[in-house]
Amino acid sequence: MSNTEFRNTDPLNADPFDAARRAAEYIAQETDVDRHDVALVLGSGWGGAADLIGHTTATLSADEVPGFSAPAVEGHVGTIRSVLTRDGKRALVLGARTHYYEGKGVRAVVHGVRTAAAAGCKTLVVTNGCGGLNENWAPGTPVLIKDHINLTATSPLEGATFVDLTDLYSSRIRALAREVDPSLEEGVYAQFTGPHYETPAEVQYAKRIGADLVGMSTALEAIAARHAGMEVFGISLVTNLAAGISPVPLSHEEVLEAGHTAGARISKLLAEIIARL
Ligand code: 8IG
Repeated sequence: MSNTEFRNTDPLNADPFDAARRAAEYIAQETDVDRHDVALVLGSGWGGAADLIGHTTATLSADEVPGFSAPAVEGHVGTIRSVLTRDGKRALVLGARTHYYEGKGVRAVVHGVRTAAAAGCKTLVVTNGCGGLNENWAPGTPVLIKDHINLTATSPLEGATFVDLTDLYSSRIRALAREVDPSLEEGVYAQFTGPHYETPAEVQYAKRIGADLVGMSTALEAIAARHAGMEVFGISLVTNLAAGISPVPLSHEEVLEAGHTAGARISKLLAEIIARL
């Protein structure tokens, strides 16, 4: 898609922050919740988490909310839910993530995060399924994101918008997570554009520049969240060993399988972390 087409057809065109405000107003109206406290983006394998976090009070189909569209991938959920947690927090659960590889532009990728900020969320919990570079991390291992490497060659920020990304992934919330489960490990997440997985050579490159995890999401969203003033917590589920780390080729089925197997455990973990925020 050319840039011109993107500009002419996209509702986020005029002002992405205005589009986010309109989406937030729609969500407030339809969920009957004026302000949400925490936003969750659920990636591959994390779909079950919302049910354990609390009671879902409203479910919207993503494509009815201004600026959102239905997800492109099997195993991703196309809903936006309002969840009341046991301690009375309002969580906005975004099951409808737009990936950069969908070609809808970076504004579309971060629209959910900006909408969450406009809806009042002070915290972003971002999850994903990813490839692991550490052979000791078996598929099904959750890993806290301590930092990222953005390999997309783009940014959600436009113009002279200089944002400090030191401690982008809140060390405060990572410490809370380790109170829940002291065995949790931390890693650096590298966002590739996808949709192809890496070659073994690219995986070795990622390893040498300091990555522990490779995926196709999260970094751009985390940047937009920090720019919007949110505290960011990121957690990955290693669903497969990255290409060449394991002798077995990667498959989407393997990814879904690891999600199903680890689903209950990581969902409980996430619910306990959110209860402590
Ligand atoms: I799930 O191995 C999942 N997403 N880039 N590489 C990249 N993205 C992924 C991978 C992986 N596994």
